[in-house]
Amino acid sequence: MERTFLMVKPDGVQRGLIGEIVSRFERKGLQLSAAKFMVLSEELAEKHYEEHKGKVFYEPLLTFITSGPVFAMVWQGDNAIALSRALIGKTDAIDASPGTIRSDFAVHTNFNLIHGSDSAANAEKEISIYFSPSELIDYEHTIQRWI
Ligand code: RTP
Ligand code: MG
Repeated sequence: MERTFLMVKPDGVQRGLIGEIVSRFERKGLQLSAAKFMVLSEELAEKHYEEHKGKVFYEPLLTFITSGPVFAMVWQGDNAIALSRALIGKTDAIDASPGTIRSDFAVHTNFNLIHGSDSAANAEKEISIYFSPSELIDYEHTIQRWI
C-alpha cells in the first residue's frame, strides 16, 4: 500500500470538477484516506511548492494556488503515486494523453486543475503539511481484494 497527496486546485473547484475528479480516483480503485476543503495560507503554499522557489512560474503559482478554495485529499493503494500521476496526465495539457484529467479538461499549464505527488518522499512531506495523523482514516476497503 502506498499513499499519495492529491489536490483539486482553485480552477478545478471553480469549474465544478471536484466530483468528476474524485470519481475518477474512486473508479480506479484507490482508497480515500482523508479530504479537506480549504484555502491555502501563503505559508502552507510556500512549503508545498518550495522545490520550485526561484523558477519563473513560482510567484504566479503561489498567487494562483492561494486565490480560492482547494480540495485536498490523501488516497492510498498499490502504486498510488504513479497511478494517480497517470490519471492526471502531463503538466502541459498539450502533452497530456487523451483520457487523462488534464487532457480532458485543461487548456493551459498554469490552470491544470489538479496536483499529484511525484515521489514517495514528496507524498509523505505533502501529507504531513496538509493533514495531522489523526485525520488519516484507516478502514477496511472491501473492494481492494477485487483490484
Ligand atoms: P503539480 O506539482 O501541480 O502536480 O504539477 P506537476 O508535477 O505536473 O508540475 P511541476 O513541475 O511540479 O509544476 C508545479 C506547477 O507549476 C505550474 N507550472 N507552470 N509555466 C510553466 O512552465 C509551469 N511549469 C509548471 C503548473 O501549475 C504546475 O502544475
Ligand atoms: Mg509537481
